[in-house]
Amino acid sequence: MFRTALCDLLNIDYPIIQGGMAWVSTAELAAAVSEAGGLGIIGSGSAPADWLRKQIRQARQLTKKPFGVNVMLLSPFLEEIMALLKEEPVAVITTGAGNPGKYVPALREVGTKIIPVVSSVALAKRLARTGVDALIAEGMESGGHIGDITTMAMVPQVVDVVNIPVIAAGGIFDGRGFLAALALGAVGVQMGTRFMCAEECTIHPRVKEAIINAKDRDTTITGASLGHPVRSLRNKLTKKYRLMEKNGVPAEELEKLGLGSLRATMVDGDVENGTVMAGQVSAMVGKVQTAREIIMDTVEGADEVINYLNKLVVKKA
Ligand code: TUI
Repeated sequence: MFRTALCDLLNIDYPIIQGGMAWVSTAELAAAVSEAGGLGIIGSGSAPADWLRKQIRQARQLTKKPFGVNVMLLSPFLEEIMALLKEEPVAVITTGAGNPGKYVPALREVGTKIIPVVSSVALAKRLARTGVDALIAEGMESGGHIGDITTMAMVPQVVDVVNIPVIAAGGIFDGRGFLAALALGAVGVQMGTRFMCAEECTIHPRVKEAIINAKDRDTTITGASLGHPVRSLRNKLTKKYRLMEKNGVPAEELEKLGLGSLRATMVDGDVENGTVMAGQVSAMVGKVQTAREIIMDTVEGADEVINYLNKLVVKKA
């Protein structure tokens, strides 16, 4: 049930991808998602190539199923990460925060599928031309580095201008969001925030607790004045940051405030003074579940939505 073109493209059972989140998406989480029939992704963020090599090897020990790596294109270790991914190929690479165009030929040569994340229609058009296999259209409901268009408005617009498969991301939590994404023309979804609260996710338990306790308006955007807006849970740091932005504090000082703040949260559990990158669906996350439970709840929930729609829509004779 719910096999789409994405399942054939990536050789997976369910068209659900786990977001490749820096400091969050480790080999344990990625392998658990892949074992459950989705596509697990290791988030390399700003980590050095040696760290990624170990993670890839660990994931290979944990699962024989395909998994991917997310490459954050602003990484200070970008060149060595790309060299590693040519030496030690993975099934899929997703990219964020930039244009992966110049790396596409070499990665294709080693058999890796390339799926960039885009946050606008213009970017989607540009990246589709570089010969990538699919696109992830990520709305501003997402956590982390975001654009300014919602998933609902962007996905159909991207679907209309590219001729490669589109995966929807941002604001997707359960069978309702999953089926809505398919209705918008996507062939699958990427979920990040919900997988942060997977049992197999190795982040500090206080972060999971903060997401579980979050309500609808508990995320906020910082960094818009620097040109890279980031969504995270409201806390002492976002309050301080927003005040400094309002007062026109120089960019370098703001950048300093953000430095190391993601690690402080995800590893050390400092949910007040660190950056708790998480999406708007934080409000919907109510408990810690295994990756398998998250995937099965999503696809089984979609079945229920279809039953619901069949009753809701009154057919004409
Ligand atoms: O990349 C993400 N989410 C992220 S990356 C990250 S680490 C970071 N933190 C602070 C500042 C910058 C990075 C935390 N969360 N999502 C995918 C995504 N990619 N969203 C938006 C984009 C994007 C933006 C610009 C993709 C391409 C792009 O291209 C610019 C250009 O024209 O090259």
